[in-house]
Amino acid sequence: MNYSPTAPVSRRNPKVTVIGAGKVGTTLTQRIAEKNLADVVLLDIVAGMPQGIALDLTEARGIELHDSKIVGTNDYDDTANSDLVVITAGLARKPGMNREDLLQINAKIVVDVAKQAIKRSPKAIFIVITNPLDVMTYLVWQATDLPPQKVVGMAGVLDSSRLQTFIAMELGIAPQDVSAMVLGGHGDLMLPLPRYCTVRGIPITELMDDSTIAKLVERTRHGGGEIVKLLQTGGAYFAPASSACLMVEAIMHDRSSLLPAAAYLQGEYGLNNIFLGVPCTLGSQGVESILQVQLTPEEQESLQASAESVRKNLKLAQASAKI
Ligand code: TXD
Repeated sequence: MNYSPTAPVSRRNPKVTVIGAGKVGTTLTQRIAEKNLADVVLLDIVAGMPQGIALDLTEARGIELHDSKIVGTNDYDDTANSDLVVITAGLARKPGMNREDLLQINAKIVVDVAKQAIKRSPKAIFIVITNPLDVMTYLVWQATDLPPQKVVGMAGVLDSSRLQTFIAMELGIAPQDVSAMVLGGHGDLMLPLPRYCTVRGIPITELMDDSTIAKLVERTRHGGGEIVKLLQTGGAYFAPASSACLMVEAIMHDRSSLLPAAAYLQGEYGLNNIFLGVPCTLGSQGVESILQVQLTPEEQESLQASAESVRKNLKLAQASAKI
């Protein structure tokens, strides 16, 4: 073999573009870089801001000891050939504002950024974070014209990690020993599934009474609002960024991780032509499969109600984004 130590190295780091250099986008960029998952291009509409954040993060590289290059930009050309695009651009909820209030503004933003990004990275997988999540994920799918398995929304991991946390706090057990499952839309109609929540395999229904479980479920449903109320300005971002990073990791490492995420349904759970939170496996091709768990008639009804609310908002969003 003709080996030359000076031959150019053809291997390149995987490339992730994060659109929206706000709280979630910035924190996610930091997590991706510090976990050495990929080089990150952080893009925002505000001039100078993503460049400043990228430089600040880069100046910590020698201390944090990672190998990820971080570029801040306002120019989509810098995002070219990304393996993964994460969309966090949009407005965050303010106190008193529900997710649906954001609908019309964020619909236009998300469609615009998705179109710009897909032009430069036609092979990328898209993770959507902007609220209202299930609706925005559908719009990104429409705007990019990608096969549905290459578009996925982040919400279920976050909602499940909130429920996981509350169960762990209630039982005085490490959160990593708790496995929690929340399905449905990312909104007040989400569907936490206590029957499928376990502590090292033990169903929580054997460890807590019904009223305690109901309390934790309710807190999970309003988990986002609880943080908005405390922060006063903006919403949660540490746990959302961690949740998104878990999905990035599953895709970059081709893990086939079973995670709850907004995936395109084609008959699963009796639903069609909608993105909704369901357990699915995530790997290098995006959503590889959707797992159908048994639901009680009441749970199925709740999922249906959640889907109806997503459909109603989708119509409004499609009209305002003219898509
Ligand atoms: O579980 C989930 N899916 C969520 C969703 C959890 C947390 C936050 N969730 C939603 O993500 C939230 O309701 C927002 O819709 C997004 C982003 O939340 P974040 O807290 O990061 O909002 P910020 O800090 O306001 O940041 C938004 C950035 C900001 O820097 C804007 O300048 C930028 O988006 N923005 C744009 N960038 C590029 N292009 C355009 N058009 C644009 N418009 C705004």
